[in-house]
Amino acid sequence: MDEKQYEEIVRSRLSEKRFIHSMNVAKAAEELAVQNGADPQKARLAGVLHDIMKEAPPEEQLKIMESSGIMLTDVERSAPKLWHAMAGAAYLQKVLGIEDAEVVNAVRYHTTGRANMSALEKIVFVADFISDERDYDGVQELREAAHHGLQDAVMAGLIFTIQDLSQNQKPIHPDSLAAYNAEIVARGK
Ligand code: DGI
Ligand code: FE
Ligand code: FE
Repeated sequence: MDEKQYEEIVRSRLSEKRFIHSMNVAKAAEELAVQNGADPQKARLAGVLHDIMKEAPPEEQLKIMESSGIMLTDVERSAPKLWHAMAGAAYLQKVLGIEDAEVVNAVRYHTTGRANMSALEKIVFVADFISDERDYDGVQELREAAHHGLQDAVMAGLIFTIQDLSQNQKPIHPDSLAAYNAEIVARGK
């Protein structure tokens, strides 16, 4: 399948609004890949696909995670917003037959991040924050950070999310914390 065909599958599974978001993330990911010496085509594809399960019914998300052997932790079970990333990665492998682990992992970790992310994982993580339609307070700073360097933008995104979650007394996924800690420790070296 080529990218256009994947786009049509994504279009059929999402509202217009979220399809536009996905296309904007694809565009941002492609640009970040060019700037950072990563594969623009792969970045674009991962961007197109990253939210493919976002609007699937929770039961469908749980089912595909289960069938691909993903066991939810207590934190994951209590935070349904995290499911679409894991379910999306499972969908790529099981339904779309995508075997490229880099693309699958970029989808899987796009919401939480994780320690020692690949370039493609960082690119999709950041592209999701800075896509053209985003208009939250601070988005301009994040866009600027992204043009300075991918790592600065990853850090800014993690701080943004961790702050927001803790302020709202929501559980923070260990992968988000591990991503944050790994970066802070690396900077101290
Ligand atoms: O799918 P999008 O809306 O484009 O963006 P996303 O995949 O980054 O999802 C954002 C949501 O996920 C937002 O409501 C915050 C939530 N989230 C991100 N990291 C964590 C989290 N929720 C919990 N409980 N814990 C996390 O570590
Ligand atoms: Fe998402
Ligand atoms: Fe998204």
